[in-house]
Amino acid sequence: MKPITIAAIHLHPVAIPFVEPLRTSFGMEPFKAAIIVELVTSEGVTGWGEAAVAPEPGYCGETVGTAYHLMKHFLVPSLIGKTLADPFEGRTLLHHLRDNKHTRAGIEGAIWDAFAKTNAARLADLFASYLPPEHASTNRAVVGVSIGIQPSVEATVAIIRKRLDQGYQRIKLKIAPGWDVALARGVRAAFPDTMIMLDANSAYTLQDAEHLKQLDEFNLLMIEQPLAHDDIYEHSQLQPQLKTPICLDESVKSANDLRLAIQVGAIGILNLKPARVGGFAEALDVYRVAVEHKLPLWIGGMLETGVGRAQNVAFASLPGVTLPCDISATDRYFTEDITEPPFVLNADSTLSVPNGHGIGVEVVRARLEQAVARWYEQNYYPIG
Ligand code: OSB
Ligand code: MG
Repeated sequence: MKPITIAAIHLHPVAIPFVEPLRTSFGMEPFKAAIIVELVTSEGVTGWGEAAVAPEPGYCGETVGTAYHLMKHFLVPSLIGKTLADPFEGRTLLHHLRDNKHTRAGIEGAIWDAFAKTNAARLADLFASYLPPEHASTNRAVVGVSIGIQPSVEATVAIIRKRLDQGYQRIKLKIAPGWDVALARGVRAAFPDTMIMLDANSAYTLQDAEHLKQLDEFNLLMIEQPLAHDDIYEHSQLQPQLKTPICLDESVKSANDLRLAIQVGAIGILNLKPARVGGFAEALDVYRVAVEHKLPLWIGGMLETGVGRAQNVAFASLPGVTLPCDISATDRYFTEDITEPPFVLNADSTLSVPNGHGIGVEVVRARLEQAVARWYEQNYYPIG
């Protein structure tokens, strides 16, 4: 492994219009926001990362503003001039910042991309090089699509039909109290054989157990994160009351969280978002724990730009990822992304891992600059 020396890190806060916003139980992001991290090595290699943070707190407590502040004043200065022998040193060097996993993951991802490019490897192969030989990249990610809360069941059925026609073979529906049992019933009646799952984004409490039991009759693949975003214990009390497997998202922020959730019976399936656990070093640890316990695993998404999407597709191509992922084609999110080429859905509901070194897609500088200008134009959440 050739080491890298970090010469410079540039932070690009971006705003990009969504084709279709995603309404969840915690709200709706008005536009795609992120901090795109550009890391330049002493050899002139550029690594790209994405802190998948929203303009407002919602899915997590971090925002574009908090991430920018912490990166600019605390993370970037501690990294400039440092030589790293391998990508895992990125996690170690960022460890002094507690919590703030998406912020750390943005920088850590750029370190992984820089290592892959410096060592003339695809990111997917670099990830696999830290796993046993039978975990080589499959070169594609099996994917589905996440559908937000709609005005009616009929509108939801129409969107599902459109997504199935496009070739997505697994449908995830966002739910919230008042938008759950009737939705599942209507959608299941319209699509008796489709792989359907629900995602509550922490909208229920353990007192809702009786209510949630009604979902068991609809043959759902799983219910994602029904209870509190920081809870494991109450999920362990809910799971034995449900036939539908509980998938944890928000609650698993580290490999240790996953060990605990498995130990107490709080989890049947894991949605692993590399961003949520602080980056790819920790994501590889989480992956190993899931494989060791034969826990079904898939890779989630944070509506990433092409930078984060390429990284997630690379990770999702590892064979321990056993269920369809929340990583859809570029055109489901944006008319124009900041990277080229776009990710296009294959006929078998997969996205292909690009062939180039590192993330394997190119950041189009003019589009990045335009997206940064858009961030500063919206100006209702000043950063600094
Ligand atoms: O809970 O999985 C979630 C998007 C933003 C925040 C949280 C979630 C999501 C998604 C979308 O479900 C997944 C994607 O298509 O990127
Ligand atoms: Mg989720």
